[in-house]
Amino acid sequence: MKKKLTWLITGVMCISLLAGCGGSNSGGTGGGGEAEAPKQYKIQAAHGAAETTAMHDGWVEFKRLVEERSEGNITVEIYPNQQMGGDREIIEATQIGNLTMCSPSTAPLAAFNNAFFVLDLPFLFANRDQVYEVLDGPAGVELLGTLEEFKLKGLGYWENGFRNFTNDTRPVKSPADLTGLKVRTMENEIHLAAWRGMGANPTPMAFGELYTALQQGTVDGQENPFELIYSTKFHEVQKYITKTQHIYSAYIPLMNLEFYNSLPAEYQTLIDQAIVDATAVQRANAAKKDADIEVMLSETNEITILSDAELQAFRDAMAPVADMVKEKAGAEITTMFLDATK
Ligand code: TK8
Repeated sequence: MKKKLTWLITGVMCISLLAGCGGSNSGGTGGGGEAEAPKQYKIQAAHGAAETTAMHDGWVEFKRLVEERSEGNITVEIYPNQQMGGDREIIEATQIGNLTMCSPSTAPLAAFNNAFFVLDLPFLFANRDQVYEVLDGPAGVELLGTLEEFKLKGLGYWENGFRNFTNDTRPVKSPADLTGLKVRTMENEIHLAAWRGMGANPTPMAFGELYTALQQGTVDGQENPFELIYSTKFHEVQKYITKTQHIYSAYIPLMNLEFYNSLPAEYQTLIDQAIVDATAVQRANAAKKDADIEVMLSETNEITILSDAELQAFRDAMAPVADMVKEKAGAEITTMFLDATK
């Protein structure tokens, strides 16, 4: 009753003092003519890797730059370690706006936006320099643009890295050694087809379930870059590592498109630039950790380094999926990437 009365009085005062109550939503005391307090934005960003990883470094740098450059008007909260779910879930949450940002690997993103299957062409990139040149160039920009249709703003390319095969059964030097091995793949049809084509017995699984699956022997092997093998302790339950480097995994920093479009132009530019700057740190750390961790793993695990001829056997064995990629990703984007990586 008392409350109602207060509201009534406030209402009457508002009508009589129109200038003083004039539609400000800034939450301040709102005197007429004063500058409005700048609008505050909160970004909630989720990713699937540990806090020791270059992925996390990228987000920490992004947060620092955004908060500093916006003078605190944009704040960033980071949720690492699949706290908000695996790649599939965080992509969905970002699409519907339950999360503002996330950074999944491209392979699960391809299930949402088939154009991304182009990055699942085995052995597409020759080396890191080529990766950066192509992803930051016209082909990569074109690919990011396809995300808008899916309510996502693709902001750039971070590094997960070149993937290597691990297992706990035997050293693997050739595709024939894979025969019958149960291999976890990311949730991606091309990866499944590639491993099936080599005679393995692949099964798609979320990253968060993988350690237990390896430990309990539900699967014999998996593939990931050195850093994730180490940070997730897969090396403790996987004796053998083969440096196959069959796929380069990029992470895509994504933002809910509606949120991005709702930002004032200067903040959109600020976000774009913060990603560019954070990318430099993220990639440098990823490359360094990849090299350092390979050395560390070589002390605890058996790493097989393949000769050119041995690598060629893996290339040949995975080559048949290229047609499937072209069909799913589309001829145009596939040709663009193949031309750019020639
Ligand atoms: C981490 C995932 C993951 C990926 C995988 O966020 O599932 O194997 O490599 O590490 O994106």
